[in-house]
Amino acid sequence: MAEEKKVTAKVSPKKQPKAAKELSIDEAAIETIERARELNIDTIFDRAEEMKPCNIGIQGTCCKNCAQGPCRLPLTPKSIVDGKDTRKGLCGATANTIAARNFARMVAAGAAAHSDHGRAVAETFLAAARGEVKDYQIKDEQKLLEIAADFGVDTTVEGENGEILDRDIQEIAIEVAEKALAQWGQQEGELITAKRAPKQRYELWKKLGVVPRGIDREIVEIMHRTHIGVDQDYENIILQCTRAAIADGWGGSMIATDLQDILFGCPFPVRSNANLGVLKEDHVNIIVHGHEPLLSEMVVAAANDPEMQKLAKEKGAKGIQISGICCTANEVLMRHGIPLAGNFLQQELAIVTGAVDVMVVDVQCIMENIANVADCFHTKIVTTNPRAKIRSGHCVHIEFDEHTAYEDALKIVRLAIENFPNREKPVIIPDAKHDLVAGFSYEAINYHLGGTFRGSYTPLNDNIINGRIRGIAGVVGCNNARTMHDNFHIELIKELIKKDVIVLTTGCSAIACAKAGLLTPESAKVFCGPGLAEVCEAVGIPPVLHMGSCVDNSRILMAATEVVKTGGLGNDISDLPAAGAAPEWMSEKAISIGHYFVVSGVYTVFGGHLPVDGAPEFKEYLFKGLEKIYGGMWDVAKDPEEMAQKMIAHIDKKRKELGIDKARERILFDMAARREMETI
Ligand code: SF4
Ligand code: MSK
Repeated sequence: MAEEKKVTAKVSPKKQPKAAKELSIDEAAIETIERARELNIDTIFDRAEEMKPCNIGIQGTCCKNCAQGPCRLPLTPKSIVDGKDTRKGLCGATANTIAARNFARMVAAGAAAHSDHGRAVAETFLAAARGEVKDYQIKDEQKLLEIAADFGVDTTVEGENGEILDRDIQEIAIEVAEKALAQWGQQEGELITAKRAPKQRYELWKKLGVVPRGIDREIVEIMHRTHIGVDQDYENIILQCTRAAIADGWGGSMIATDLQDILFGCPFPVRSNANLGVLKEDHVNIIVHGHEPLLSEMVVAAANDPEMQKLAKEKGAKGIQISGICCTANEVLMRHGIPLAGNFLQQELAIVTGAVDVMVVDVQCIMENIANVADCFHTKIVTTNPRAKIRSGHCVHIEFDEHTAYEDALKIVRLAIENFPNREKPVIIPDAKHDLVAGFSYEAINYHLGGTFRGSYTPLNDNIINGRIRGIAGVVGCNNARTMHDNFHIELIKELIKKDVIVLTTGCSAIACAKAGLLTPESAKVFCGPGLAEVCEAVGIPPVLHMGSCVDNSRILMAATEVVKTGGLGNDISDLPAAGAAPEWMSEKAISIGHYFVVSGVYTVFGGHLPVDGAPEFKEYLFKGLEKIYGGMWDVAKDPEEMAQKMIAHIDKKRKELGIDKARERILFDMAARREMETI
């Protein structure tokens, strides 16, 4: 009998998953990732380990714009023959065309997301102005009057005897709403709000022919141009990206911010706290997640309804705790001080605490897997928007209609209360909660710096000119499961403020800062360089100013414009000692935001990579070519140190060009001299 051959199968040893502490710097996230693993619940952190990104997609050179593809054009040593890029798709599309088309489609999707949000707000605003919806009213008349001027709406009327009278506020609101809403469907002419940019910037856009005609038109045109066989010149494709991106930042997003402020109140500084520790075991916990405040404002109001409070007590809860995730969180934090439960990568983890009775979602950044995680607990996911449903037995759809907004919100709150007694697994809420101050709208900064009667950006400009503040950084954007959660944001921002750069923040970056304790005035003493610390102490502001949600990046544009208008720092945004960053970007919205910052004149650095590496010529155009045209440019950095260095180098370059570099040297000399004196 032949000897039985012993076969040892070559089993590749299963890779040990990374320890939770290698995945996040946030103690609450670490604790809940570990808890999820104990319970055998997979989260995005595990999936990111198991599935690696496609090597060609990541280069931006995979095209599936027609059924003859996908045509995959990786950049390899063989791609270039005699100095010529030989790669082509079936139709002949080059790597540069494919990467530019993919990039443009990201801008289109991002601009569409922000702008569709803006449209929903404008529609509700119009209905409120006409008195067709009972639950929304004009709250901030002052801001309405300011916006009216931009839209060319008269705020006064002539009386019978020629006297000037105030015009009826509802009438003004209706006219503003109609003009604002018309920006989406406008086919010719110019986006009205593009004129808010500094004069020189607006004139440049006009000369280049990139002032958007209407918001929807520019987005549709990207989709047309990137269809097979249309625009095959990457510079021309980017020209259209620019129109659509301006239509987002200076249009859809900016109008969303303004009308939300008028409907719900312009944010002013407010104290609150952040991280999963804001959940309360003995309360009904409702998490609002997504982007639009139309819904979350009503949920906040409904949770305070005495009938709901009474019902919660009858069910054994001490009260109702609302907290937020992603930009909805930022919206209700800015106006009501509602605490932040966490940012993008924490949406599954919040459910893992076992304490969430309802997670109510609207649109954008909602991971489909929250339904699977909720399935392991008693948590109900409530979808509310006809644009965003999740196909899962564990989701309830309660359609939110602005005509019945409060009743719809009451239904959601009631569902949460009734679900409170159904908690089945032990509730484990991490003991992590940090204080914060948020609410720095562009108007609030004006007030804080200049006082009630003479609001002004002059003190900010003066301190930049005298060198106490080295420059301004806008740090915004998402989390990304391919990088350590929050690490890039926090390391970068700490380095910037240490070097006296004041930081304006929004989105999930702002939430990361809140959790790291960077949003308190007290943090200035601990983390800032001496110049910035001195200014923060004098004015009583944190070194990192939370300006709101993703659409509120338009507040950063307005703040930059105000700095230009205040004077002494050049004539355009591109002259300012300023830089922008999205260290952990992941969404298409981030690309649209990045592009409108670049073409507004801002040096903008993204963390990790941009999907353009497979098309070197196109990449060179984005990274260098645009600077010659717009004064702003795209860049990437592999880690926070490199990002900080690049941003600070740019700020210093601009200080030199403005001739204010000497002032800073003097300040530094003063500090050094002071230290020397201290050691004597
Ligand atoms: Fe391939 Fe051209 Fe079709 Fe793209 S459009 S999939 S490159 S044939
Ligand atoms: S929510 S777009 S993950 S910032 Fe605005 Fe956060 Fe990015 Fe969504």
